[in-house]
Parts: sequence; structure tokens; C-alpha cells
Amino acid sequence: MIIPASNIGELNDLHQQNHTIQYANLKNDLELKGIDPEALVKQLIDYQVAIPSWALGAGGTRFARFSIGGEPSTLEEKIKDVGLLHQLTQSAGSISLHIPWDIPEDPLATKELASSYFLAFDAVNSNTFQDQSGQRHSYKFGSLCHQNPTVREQAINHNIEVIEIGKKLGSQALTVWLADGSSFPGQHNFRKALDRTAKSLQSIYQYIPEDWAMLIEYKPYEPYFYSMVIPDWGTSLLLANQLGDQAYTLVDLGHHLPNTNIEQIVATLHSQGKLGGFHFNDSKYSDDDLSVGSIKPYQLFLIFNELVFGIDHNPQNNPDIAWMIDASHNLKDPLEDLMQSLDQIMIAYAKALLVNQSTLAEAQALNDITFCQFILNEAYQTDVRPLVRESRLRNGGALYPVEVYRKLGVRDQLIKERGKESKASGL
Ligand code: PSV
Ligand code: MN
Repeated sequence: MIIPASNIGELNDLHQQNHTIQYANLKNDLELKGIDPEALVKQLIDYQVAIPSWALGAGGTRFARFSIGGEPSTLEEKIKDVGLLHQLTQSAGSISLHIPWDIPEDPLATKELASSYFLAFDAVNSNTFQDQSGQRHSYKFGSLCHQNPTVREQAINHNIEVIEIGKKLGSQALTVWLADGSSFPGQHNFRKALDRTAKSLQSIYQYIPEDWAMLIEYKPYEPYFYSMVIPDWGTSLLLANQLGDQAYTLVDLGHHLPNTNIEQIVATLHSQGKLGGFHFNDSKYSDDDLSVGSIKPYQLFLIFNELVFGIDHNPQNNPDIAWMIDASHNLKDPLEDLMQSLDQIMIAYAKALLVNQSTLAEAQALNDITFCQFILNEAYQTDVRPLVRESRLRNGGALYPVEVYRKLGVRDQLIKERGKESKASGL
């Protein structure tokens, strides 16, 4: 769906006067500190986050799934939903497909449709954590780590097919997340399971095109509760190093045990040139898939602080990172949630851009811890929302995306078009 620009303009006009004052005040404050607000707005405009094709419908828990109505039931409808998100936020410029949840029947037409909404295709994701109807061998006891070579071969071939689909769409990365693991001590021989996985990944890696990356995601537990074959960033990095220059680690914020210092992991991986991808979400307990920034916004800021520093100090040539939101909700309207999440990502990024890195380095050299913390607080406690709104406004986006979405009754229109019972593929 595309909203007439005049509708967005009219709703923006309601806030324009306040926004002009707020932006002018912030601009003034920043200039007094020697910061160029225009440069920040440009950086925010350039920062784009991929939307996963599986986040546009209601997600389920293992207890229930509550439909939200008007869910996109085809890939085309999903692209239209991401198009709408991008139009309102100007920060969701790509879509990431999960195969086989979303297989394009006519990749060229799919690509053209996406381009008409100014969308590109981000990483393609393989799925060897579910059995599909008609599938010959089950993944119940693993995929790339499976003891039976025929099952491993099936999972390897699936990944190769996903690469082929991605090539037709213009994707440039394959993300592999493995549910492989064990739920009981003794079930797995850890060494053999890891070794089989490494060999399977090697077979897939050979099909990675020259200008692609292979992103290896880790997760400490779930769906298995005793061990996961790739439980942590160390194991992912080890595999990426064994595979070669085009293999990287992907950090999903929800895939850490409580209180893990994720910002340090990010810094370490980036310093090794091995941080390839990022899945944004937030969590209170584990992989909760909560809205980005809803639980630990300060942690998100600290992560961005490491990223901003790393991107500016990159002799190791860590490539551009694939940014994506990875969350699926069973309560909120997913489009509203994605707009809130994108906003929080931009806010955390904008705050991190305010950190005076050279003054921080001087304070660190003097072991002036109080001043180090002051510098971070100064940035974190700045209200950067006018900057983020201004960056949306410059390209025709909404000052307040959720408000526009609600005032125009978009969900009701989608329900009228698609019905109350339509169901998006995914989890
Ligand atoms: C697994 O929990 C994961 O984070 C992987 O990225 C999957 O592709 C995705 O979630 C599915 O929602
Ligand atoms: Mn993920």
C-alpha cells in the first residue's frame, strides 16, 4: 500500500510548528558543542534496516496464536507492507526473506515490485529447523549436524537453493541459523556434532558467490535446552574463521544469556573484521522478541557506541554490516511494532553519534572514569528525537509514523482488503 504523499504532508503539518522549534533548539545546542547537526541528519537518512518477511503477521507462542487481521498472506502483500513501513519511516529500505516461508514464484517480477517501493533484498535465510510437507528426511534430530549423511545432504542442498533464489533477487548474503542441538546430556557427542556441522557449512560455503557473505548466527538455547551446536559467538567465530574470508558472525540481541555484555562482543567481533550481521530485538529473559529498545535502551546505545567507534576505526576492513529487525509478536500490530522498533534503533544510533570519541579516548588514557561516564551520559541523555524526525521528514516520511498509520486507518483498510482471517507465513 502506498499512502498519498499529501495525506502524510497534512498530518505532518499538524506538528510542523512544534517540530521546527524543537529541531532549531537541538541544532543550536549541538552547534554550541561543536557538533554538525546536518551531518548527523545525513547519517540517519543513510542508515537503513532490513525488515524480515516473517515479522509482518502475528507470531505465535507454543500456546496460542492470535491473528491481528489483514495479515499479508502472499510475498507480494508482504512487500507492500514493507513498502508502507519504508514510506512512513524512510528507514526500512530492504526486506529479508526466509525460505521456504517466502519463495518468489517469479523472482524478476518480485524484484521489480520491491523496487517500485524502493526496496532491495537483504540477506536470505535458510530454514532447516522445521520439516516442510513432502520433505524426505526429518530435521527432528538436527540438520547440518545430523548423524545421517543423507539428512545433512538434504540440508546442504536446501541452503544452496536459498543462495540461488537470493542471487535472482539481488541479495548478497546467506544467513544460517541452526536449531541443531540436544535436550539431554549424552544425546550428542559435542565434538562430532560440531565437526559434522563445520563440514556441512564448508559444503555450503563453496556456493557463496564472490560478492556475498555467509552469516552464522548463534543462540545459547531453544529449541533445545541442554546444548546447541552453535551456542555462542566464540563457536560462530571459530566456524567463520575456518570457512574463510566471506564468512562472518551474526549477532542477534536476543541470543544471549541474561546480563551478557553484548557491546563487548560486538567490539571484539568488529575488531577482528568478523561482524557480518545484526538482528535487532529486545529481551527481558531470553529470546523474547520484544520491541527494540523496550527493555534495555541503554544497552542498545552502548552497542551503537561500539559500532560507531568501530565503523570510524576500521583498519581491519570489517565490511558493511547487514542490519535487520528480528522479532515477531503475538500481541501488537506488527506494523506498529516495527515502526516503534525502527524509531528506537534510530534514536540509539543518533545518541551514539553524539559521543565525543576523541574526548572519551583522552579521558580513558587518563583513567578518568568519572569523565568517561559523563561523556556517555551526556550523549545518552540528549533528546535526539527531533533529529530522527527531521531525517524522516527530509525524504517525505512521517514526523510521527504510528500516528499517521492510525489516523489513516491503515489496519482497517488491510482487513477490508485481505480479510480478518488472513494469515502470514512464518512462525
Ligand atoms: C532464531 O531464534 C532466529 O533468531 C533466527 O534468526 C531465525 O531465522 C529467526 O529467529 C526466525 O524468527
Ligand atoms: Mn535471529
